Amino acid sequence: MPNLKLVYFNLRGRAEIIRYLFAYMDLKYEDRRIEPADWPGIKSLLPFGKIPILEVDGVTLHQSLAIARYFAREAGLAGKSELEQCQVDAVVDTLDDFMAAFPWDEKIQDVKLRSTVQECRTSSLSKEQAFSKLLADGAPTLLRNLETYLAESEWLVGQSVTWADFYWDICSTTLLALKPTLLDNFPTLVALRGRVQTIPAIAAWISRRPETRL
Ligand code: GSH
Repeated sequence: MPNLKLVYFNLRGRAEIIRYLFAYMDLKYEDRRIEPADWPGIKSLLPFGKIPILEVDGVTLHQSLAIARYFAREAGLAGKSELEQCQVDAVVDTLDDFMAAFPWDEKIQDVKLRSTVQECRTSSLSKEQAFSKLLADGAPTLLRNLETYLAESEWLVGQSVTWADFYWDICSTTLLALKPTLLDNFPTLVALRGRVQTIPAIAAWISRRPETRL
């Protein structure tokens, strides 16, 4: 059993997909949640200056989705064939493109934002305006596309749960914290959240994890 230490802020954020996989795999790990005040000192020690990182027997891994993909393969959650794996990765990247478009940690008021996720035009908006615009204009398109992609299926890719379903649950939980009505017209996407959240290991993790807004 490798020694695992996950380092991130006290947020679900980009570490939560790794925590879901560890919960599903019943892997023991240290869930180190650092204080913002300690961040500058830690940042200077990291190979790429970003978190989450995962230490595996002293080897430092970075990039949340690369780490998650590695464990998803181990867990049998990466897709049942190479074709399905590509589809799973594509759904994860689609969700991540959208989440990454939000100016999460800009301290200044004026931020450059991709005005829609599809087009890479830039416009100068306040942070608040940027969040509103993405939720009002970008989200419905993404949600309609996901709804069509899911169609009548139980899971986003193939016949069983994959980490793309986990990532949908995690990203949509954050989006719902920003806009509680977001999924009001998307019952099949809500039902998918329910299927993920009732997987026993995931339900247990959700009930015991630290409560944070994001
Ligand atoms: N694509 C990277 C991943 O998924 O791991 C993004 C990593 C990233 O931007 N992490 C943010 C960070 O380290 C927190 S979510 N911010 C602090 C900083 O850049 O100083």
